[in-house]
Amino acid sequence: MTYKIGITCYPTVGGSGVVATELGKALAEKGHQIHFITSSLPFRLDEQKANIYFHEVVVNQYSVFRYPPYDLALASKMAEIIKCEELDILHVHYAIPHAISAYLAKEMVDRDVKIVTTLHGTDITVLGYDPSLSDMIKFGIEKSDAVTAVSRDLIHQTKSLLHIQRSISPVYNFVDERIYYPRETDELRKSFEIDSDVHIISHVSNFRKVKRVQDVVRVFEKVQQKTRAVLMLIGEGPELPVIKDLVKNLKLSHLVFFLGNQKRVAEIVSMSDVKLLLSEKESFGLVILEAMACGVPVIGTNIGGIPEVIEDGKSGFICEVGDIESIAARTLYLLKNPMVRKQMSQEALKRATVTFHQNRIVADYEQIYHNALKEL
Ligand code: GMT
Repeated sequence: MTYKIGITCYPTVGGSGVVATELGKALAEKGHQIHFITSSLPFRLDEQKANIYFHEVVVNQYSVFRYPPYDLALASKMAEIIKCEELDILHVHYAIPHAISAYLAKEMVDRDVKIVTTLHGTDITVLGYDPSLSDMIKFGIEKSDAVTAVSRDLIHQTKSLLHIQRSISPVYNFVDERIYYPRETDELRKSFEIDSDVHIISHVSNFRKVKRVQDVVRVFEKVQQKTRAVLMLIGEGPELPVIKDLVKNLKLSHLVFFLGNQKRVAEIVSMSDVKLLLSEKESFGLVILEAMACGVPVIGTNIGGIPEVIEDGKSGFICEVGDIESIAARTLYLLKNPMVRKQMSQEALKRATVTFHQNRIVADYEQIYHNALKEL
């Protein structure tokens, strides 16, 4: 059974947009007809594929509007596409405002399209605490026909914060194993002029406060005192200038690569011995899975969904937020014990390709669509 599915997400760099786009691509490969309804072409939708259509949401810039009404323009576009493409499902990623726009669109048309909302994290863990938005988020969740969240922890947080009774299904993140896999990186290493005995530690994020990139630098400062190592920082965001200053003040500039947003993250990540994700909020941590799929163990913090991804001491390590000493000790332990690292790398790869395998996760979403439509 194949469906006509509308997908709305934030199309720029960011975990929720990446997951939504990869899901759309995977569903299209399975024969579903996919209609992306977004404000610009999702950045991962960079090649032409069968069964994929793109409908741009254009926001009216009329001068009377102090704030251009994105949510209304989106609802209007959704209604148009539901009608003319006869959508079965409208799958929105990120509750605010997408679930609300979807509800409005459904009210506007004479078609019982089913709304599936996926919660990705900050739509609950940050916006859910804003009293001006929380009732609206709750409304969007309650009016959806099915709701998923990217970890069990996020389900728990959503229910307790917003006092929600309805069922929310856990559906984890996944990565495309045709892109994320372990690979030879000798040439790439040479191109960066990194000697073969130098360890590589990496971190990928959008450099927001919640990612605590300063902790990554502080850990690195300790590690490089005990072993030869470099730090690769991938991504951009508001904290980047602060981090650049910190690196400079700690006199580590010669050992830290600021790579910005990269297209070929998989290759750079594959080159690493260990990746660090030391966030204070993280509903899943897609970048952890990207590393694991490349056979790279990750040290993550004991918050949100991270412990659901990394099995402490088996496929990586879990440490307390801000515990620089113990994170540095674990990092050094991994770097100095190649056998342990190899074992963890194998476990990480196994976990990424079994528990979080794309086929499994995509099938979970298909089942959710199927169940929502069965209840017609
Ligand atoms: O990590 C970010 O800040 C981006 C954010 C987003 O909304 O795009 O990512 C969230 O969704 C990802 C995909 O489901 C998750 O893997 C990330 O853990 C989650 N980020 C947070 O919870 C902070």
